[in-house]
Amino acid sequence: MTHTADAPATPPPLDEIKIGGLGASRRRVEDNRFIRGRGNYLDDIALPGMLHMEVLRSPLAHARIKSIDASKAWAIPGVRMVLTGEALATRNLGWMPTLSYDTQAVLATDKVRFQGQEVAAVVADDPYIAKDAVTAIQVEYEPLPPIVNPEQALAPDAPIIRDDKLGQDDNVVFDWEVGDREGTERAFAEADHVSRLSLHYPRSHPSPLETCGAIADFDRATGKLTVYLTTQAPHIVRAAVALIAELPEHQIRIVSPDLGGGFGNKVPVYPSYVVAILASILCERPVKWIEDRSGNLISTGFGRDIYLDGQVALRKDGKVLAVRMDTVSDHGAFFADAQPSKFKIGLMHSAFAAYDIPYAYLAARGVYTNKAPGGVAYRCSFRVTEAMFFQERMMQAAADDLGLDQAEFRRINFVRDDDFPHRTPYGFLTDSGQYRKCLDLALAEIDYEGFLEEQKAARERGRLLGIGISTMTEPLGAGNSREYDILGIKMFDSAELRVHMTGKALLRTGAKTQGQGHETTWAQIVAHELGLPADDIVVEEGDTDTAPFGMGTYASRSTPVAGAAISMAARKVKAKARRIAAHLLEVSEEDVEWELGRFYVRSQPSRGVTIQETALAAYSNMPDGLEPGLEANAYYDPPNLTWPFAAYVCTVEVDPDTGVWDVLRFVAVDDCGVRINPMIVEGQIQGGLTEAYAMASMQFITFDADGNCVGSNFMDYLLPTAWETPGWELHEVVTPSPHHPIGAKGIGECATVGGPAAFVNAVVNALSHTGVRNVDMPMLPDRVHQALTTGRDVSGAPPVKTD
Ligand code: MCN
Ligand code: CUM
Repeated sequence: MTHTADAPATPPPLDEIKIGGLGASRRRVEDNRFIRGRGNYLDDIALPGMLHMEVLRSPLAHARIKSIDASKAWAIPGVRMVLTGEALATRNLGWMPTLSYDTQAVLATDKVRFQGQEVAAVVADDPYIAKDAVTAIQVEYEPLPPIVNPEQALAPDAPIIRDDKLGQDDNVVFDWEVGDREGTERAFAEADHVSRLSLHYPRSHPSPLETCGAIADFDRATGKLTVYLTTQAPHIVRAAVALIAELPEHQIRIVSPDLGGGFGNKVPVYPSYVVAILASILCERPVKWIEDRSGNLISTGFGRDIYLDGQVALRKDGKVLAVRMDTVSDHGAFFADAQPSKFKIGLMHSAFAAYDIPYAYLAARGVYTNKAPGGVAYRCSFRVTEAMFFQERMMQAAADDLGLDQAEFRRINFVRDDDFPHRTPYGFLTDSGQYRKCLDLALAEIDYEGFLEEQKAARERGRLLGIGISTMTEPLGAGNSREYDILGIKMFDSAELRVHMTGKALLRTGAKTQGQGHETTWAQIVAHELGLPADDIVVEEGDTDTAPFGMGTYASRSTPVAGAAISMAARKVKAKARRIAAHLLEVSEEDVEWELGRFYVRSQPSRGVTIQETALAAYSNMPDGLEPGLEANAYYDPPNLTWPFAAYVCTVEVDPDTGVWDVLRFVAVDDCGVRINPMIVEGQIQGGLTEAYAMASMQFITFDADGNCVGSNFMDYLLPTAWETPGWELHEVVTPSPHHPIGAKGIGECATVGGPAAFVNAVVNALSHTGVRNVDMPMLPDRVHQALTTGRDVSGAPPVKTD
């Protein structure tokens, strides 16, 4: 290359992968501190003068409280305070609002309504004294009949669980409908065949490795309340505390430190948080509360627990004409669903979004029972897991009824690639996808035809092989603000990017990582937009005093919303840097071109300045009239949700003698649009599939007839280890989201949402010769064996017999 002395050579273009930009499988920067044991979790925080709180939980599921005598607890040396519902009620804190416009007892006053409900709290000098003192509190209960399922809740003579609520004379939480009822009925009248399936999606629990906790620190001198809290949504908690405790917002600081997993468990505001805050205000000392494992498993974060009766209207060529869904969901004693839509049953009606179906109708009823509040989204955008499970279970039943091939039946009904944006049968708008391509890739990888033959041959020798398909698109990334809000606060998200003089940068967002790797991936978005090496960008989240206002991390909304805000903030920074570059290059802005990391003169590409040079100039040599500094923030209100797609295919072998089933292979094709960090995306899918497998195979958390929670410890409620977890075979398809600045869609939940149906479809397929249509999860060997020997569906609905 030739060049003159005053025109330097054009530098080679930056390698985006090398600087850790979009598409780089960059190692997780947060792991550096985690694997060294240097994470900063709630339990690692110790404040001077900190007191410790323990809560007393109800042993009974339903009982009237006749009296509480805490005198013995008060008398124990080291006890600083005992709080009961009475004490809270005098401060108007006996009850608190839930995210679903219901109320929830903070500490029980009139009745206990589920086993494990918070009844009293002790604050003491150390946690052991607090624990001992809790057992010294004497509560006299008058037992009431417990209700553990909707059938009992809706019985005419059922006791009213929520007799605290004026005008509540039954156990119905809501009665809601959506879709085109008449159109659906007409379509059913014209159908050649109607397929039907009933099932129960059991309660499940996110059980993150770290339980929930709070350290409240009220400083009387400054009037400031600081709360270290295991929360996925610190700003929402700040708003809630401002409302509940009537403290001014600027005097509240919520800090969410490193989280040992969230999975939805850390979205709600739990009663003990409120009690810890009040205790700190009253004691004028920091007060720490951290949950034990059973407390976490019996009182927080339950998901699912929903009954579905589904019907599919079919034409004999395989076209689905309409679907009808009737659901009854069990919400426990308080309607505390953590979901931000105006839809009573969350996004249940996102079901069948992947299929081109003209009519659909959903009737949804919710009931109160004597169980801990349910309906927390556990790795699921608000009932989407249940929606897609029902959908894919019904699709299998429908194909079987028509005698059609499972894959072909799905292909017939898929939304076509050229049919986007597509209006779903219940009215959502999906953004993009290549559904057939994903399914065909999965089938090719598993050798579908080959397996069907192997299955037939095995049958003849008495071996039971099964194959299950699950294909789905799911809505990720709430909002937009038109349709999604939490207690009136609109769903959007934010980013704030500050580029320092030397071209290093600080990025803060309103999201909150719990293990998803935001510190790694967010820097990659900035690297992609600005050409700054990802290693030069530090990411901070979770402190309401420093992070821009945001709605937190759940519903896989971080990439779709906060991720988009990061792009927009970086683009604002770039726009300003361009003006500085024009000044430095002594040309007009229109003559300045951009390539990754560098501005140059259009007519003379060798003359340029790096983004780092513009950063230095922003503090040392700015053009006249331009504000110094190089930073920007952005609030992003997405025009739509993002709709990733997944095709999961699973093969199993069932042992006819024992009902034990093993996964032979599991092929997953995920399309989450553009992947920021392919390694992290694969990690998300592997984790999600493992949770799906856990629910399908072993996780048993339920209730007996007395309302006792069965499975309230890790001896009974199992987490799969590497030993039992099958190997996952992952593949990708990339269909960018047309409305996201970098084309990315959410991925965090897809595998947990779409996975379970693949396992159940596979096991039911292996049993197809018996006529069995359903085995409820978890498909424990005794359930599968029962299905095999009786030829009848197996229900897992509570109550269970425990003897
Ligand atoms: N990502 C990517 N490219 C994409 C999409 C995502 O590289 N196209 C990356 C993201 O940048 C991010 C991760 O994958 O680092 C997950 O992104 P996203 O899908 O946006 O999900 P969120 O960050 O909003 O995480 C929430 C989601 C939910 S709702 C649950 S529940 C869940 C999940 O993430 N909880 C988790 N995954 C979890 N993973 C861990 N380790 N711990 C949890 O508690
Ligand atoms: Cu859907 S459980 Mo996640 O939303 O935290």
